[in-house]
Amino acid sequence: MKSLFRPDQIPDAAILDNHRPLLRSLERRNFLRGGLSLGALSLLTGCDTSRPEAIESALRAISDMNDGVQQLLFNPNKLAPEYPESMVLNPPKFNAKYDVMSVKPVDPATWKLELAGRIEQKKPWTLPEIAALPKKSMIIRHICVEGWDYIGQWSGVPLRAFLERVGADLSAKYVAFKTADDYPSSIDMATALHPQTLLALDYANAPLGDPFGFPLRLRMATKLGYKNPKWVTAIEVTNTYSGGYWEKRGFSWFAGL
Ligand SMILES: Nc1nc2c(c(=O)[nH]1)N[C@H]1C(S)=C(S)[C@@H](COP(=O)(O)O)O[C@H]1N2
Ligand SMILES: [Mo]
Repeated sequence: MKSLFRPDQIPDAAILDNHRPLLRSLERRNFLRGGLSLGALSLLTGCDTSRPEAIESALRAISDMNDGVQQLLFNPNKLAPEYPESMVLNPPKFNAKYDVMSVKPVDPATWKLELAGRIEQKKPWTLPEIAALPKKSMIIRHICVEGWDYIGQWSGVPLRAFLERVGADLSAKYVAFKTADDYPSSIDMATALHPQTLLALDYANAPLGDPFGFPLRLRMATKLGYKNPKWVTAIEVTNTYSGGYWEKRGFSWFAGL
């Protein structure tokens, strides 16, 4: 069992003391195994770590979710915090399984979004076709498990609207993604349908930069950074679990609230 906290995230000792029984029970149940740290949890939920009762209720929330782990792990209507435009970092921070110099830009002229699995209309989409769909914008916090975060403004097509449009089976369990850089990823259907889950095309009101997933990437307010594949090339709706790049290396699959 990995430690619940990274060294830079160890909360105030008194707060920890207050919550030891709860934390122990979460650890016993392997709840935060390899995944969401308490610091990341508080950032995703917007709970103020200086208020013990806020931490407690956030921990209780995830604890309750663990009880229903075979069902929906997730409140489909609970929104993650959003922030004012003045807080948006531009350009954003980069991360990938390689450094920024190794990014291979995607050619928008030949790029297509392929569809597979439990979807009625599997015709591939071009970039202009996707860009013509109604867009939504959100200003959210991006949290990387490496210990950094930033606030960014993402605009694009809500994944729910896109899935409805192509006749996807919304009762299927998973939505899986392929990318141009071999970084497979998958999410649960409840998160796919969440209002803060976008197929993002723009960052800070301009098309995504090459390092940040141009022309299309997934952006979810309710999940840690590594769950948000960049340079998406295919979407599959499926009942078969397929994990993801970091998940196959031991990171948690759900990784969010
Ligand atoms: N295709 C692809 N998507 C990816 C990654 C990657 O290596 N390849 N890295 C992930 C990780 S660990 C993070 S933190 C975010 C970084 O996104 P950003 O560069 O836009 O901040 O992208 C995620 N999506
Ligand atoms: Mo990350």
